[in-house]
Amino acid sequence: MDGISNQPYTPDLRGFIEYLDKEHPEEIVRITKEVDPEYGVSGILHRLEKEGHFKAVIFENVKGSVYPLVANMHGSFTRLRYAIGMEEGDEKAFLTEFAARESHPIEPVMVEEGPVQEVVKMGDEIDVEEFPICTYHELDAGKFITAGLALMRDPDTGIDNIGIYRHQVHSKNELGVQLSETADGNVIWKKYEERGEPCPIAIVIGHHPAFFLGSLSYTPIDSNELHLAGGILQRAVPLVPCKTIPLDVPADAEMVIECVIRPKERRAEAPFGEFPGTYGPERMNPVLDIKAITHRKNPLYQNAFVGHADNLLLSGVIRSTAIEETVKIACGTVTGVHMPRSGRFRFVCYIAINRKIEGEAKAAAMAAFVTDPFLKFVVVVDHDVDITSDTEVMHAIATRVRADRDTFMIPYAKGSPLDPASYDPAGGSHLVTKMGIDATRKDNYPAEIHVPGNEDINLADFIDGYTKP
Ligand SMILES: Cc1cc2nc3c(=O)[nH]c(=O)nc-3n(C[C@H](O)[C@H](O)[C@H](O)COP(=O)(O)O)c2cc1C
Ligand SMILES: [Mn+2]
Repeated sequence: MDGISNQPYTPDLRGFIEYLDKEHPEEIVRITKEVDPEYGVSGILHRLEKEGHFKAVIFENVKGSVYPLVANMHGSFTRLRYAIGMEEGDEKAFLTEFAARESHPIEPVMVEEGPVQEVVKMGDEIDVEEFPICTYHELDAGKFITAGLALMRDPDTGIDNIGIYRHQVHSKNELGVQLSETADGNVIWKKYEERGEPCPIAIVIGHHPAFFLGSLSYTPIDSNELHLAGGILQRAVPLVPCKTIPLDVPADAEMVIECVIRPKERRAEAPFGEFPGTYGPERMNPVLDIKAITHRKNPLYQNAFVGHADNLLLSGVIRSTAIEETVKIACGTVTGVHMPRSGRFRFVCYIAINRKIEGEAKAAAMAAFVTDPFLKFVVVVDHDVDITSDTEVMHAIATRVRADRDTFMIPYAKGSPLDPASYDPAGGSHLVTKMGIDATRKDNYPAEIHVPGNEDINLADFIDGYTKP
């Protein structure tokens, strides 16, 4: 696919909203009535989800803020597909296109100025609480920024990294952060911490969903997510230097919170309703000092609804491109990789292979575990099994697995500290046990039942007025 995603609309958040308004108005809804940022916004999002709506929602009037809130932008696969300019296509087609763009990253370009710095606030002008930052679930410790794309620079390599790590608001100029052990961001922060130096971190808020997808692309620590975001957007991301910290940020974002992480200091952060659908425990987490807030003249504040479709789809569906790459090294006969919704797009992975020799399935499962620390269950099936169907995969497990022979476990392995089944969920342990399951047909597998000739029968020839159910 050539050209910029979603031409002629600008490749930023407001451009994508304009595109939805004009081309797919059913994808977006505006709420003008005043809504409380404490449980009010999340209440509406939750009800919409329960009633089967996964629209993007713009809250135009959030109590206590003059700025609009853009929510649930990544809550449907269709919008993720639209984000990369695909009007049609299933998950496999989306992932094929996504993988092709991932393998053609585009370097960002420095520009003199950008809308993200139309307004610059420093010193006493800094008050992050003027934005419509929400409290989501009952036991959350407070307000959380949930869709901040945090940009940090590796002090050894100079390579920029981006991830979303949610931030509790401690005060008008202090934030917390959850830098899980599964993230590159954790490794980078620890490098500064070991040197006793403050770690610069720029929290980018409000951007095109293709920028989000590129930023959350699941790639090695030495690949620069700004280049990947460029690849996914099919356009070099324009960058401007921050005002107070040595980092460069997307010129066309809605806002940036320029911060440093204080060395050695910790403060209690969370509980917070997390992606597995349980509360992440209170942890002693780092503290961020806000040095400046820059934004457009009329910024759109954006959030993500963690623990719901919005959070799960984004950075969930796209993890399989990286897994497939590694699995292909271990097992050349791989025909597909799928992260099922039932595994919250993180914990479970189905792999289809065209098994030629014994041992291949286990090799494929091991490769998946090596790639993605979130994975806890990897199921490998034959290529004729539809891996987008939980029922078909369960059928393969039910009929083709002898547990003592076909499963293996990896105890004390690196996983998510938010995993409710970790070794110490209350303490936020990142150690988990993983299980690989070879659900392929083994040698001497009995023949499967089949009625000869049934494929050629036309039922309407035998039953008057027959139609398919
Ligand atoms: C809405 C949302 C919220 C997230 N919150 C966190 C978080 O609080 N902490 C974390 O470590 N990862 C979180 N993640 C996952 C990371 O952003 C994701 O794994 C990312 O690719 C990490 O990038 P990195 O490995 O380059 O640091 C979140 C993802 C999404 C989509
Ligand atoms: Mn990274």
